[in-house]
Amino acid sequence: MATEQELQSLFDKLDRDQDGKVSLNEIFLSPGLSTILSLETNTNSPQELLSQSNLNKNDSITYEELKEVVKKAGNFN
Ligand SMILES: [Ca+2]
Repeated sequence: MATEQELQSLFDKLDRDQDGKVSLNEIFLSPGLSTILSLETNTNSPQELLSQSNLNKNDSITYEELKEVVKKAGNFN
């Protein structure tokens, strides 16, 4: 389970270059955070997360997209 604040904080830590998007590469750079991300989104891999959330068909995810996946997984508090 994650609150809005926790999710935002997780996203900001993952977004190393602070461009407002978390890329596949940024997820791979943070294995610990990646594990939390998998739990919150009920996905088995960053690739699966991207395929579930990828509204723009690119290799990165915005905060709003991430939030939708967490909500769908029933983990948004
Ligand atoms: Ca980024």
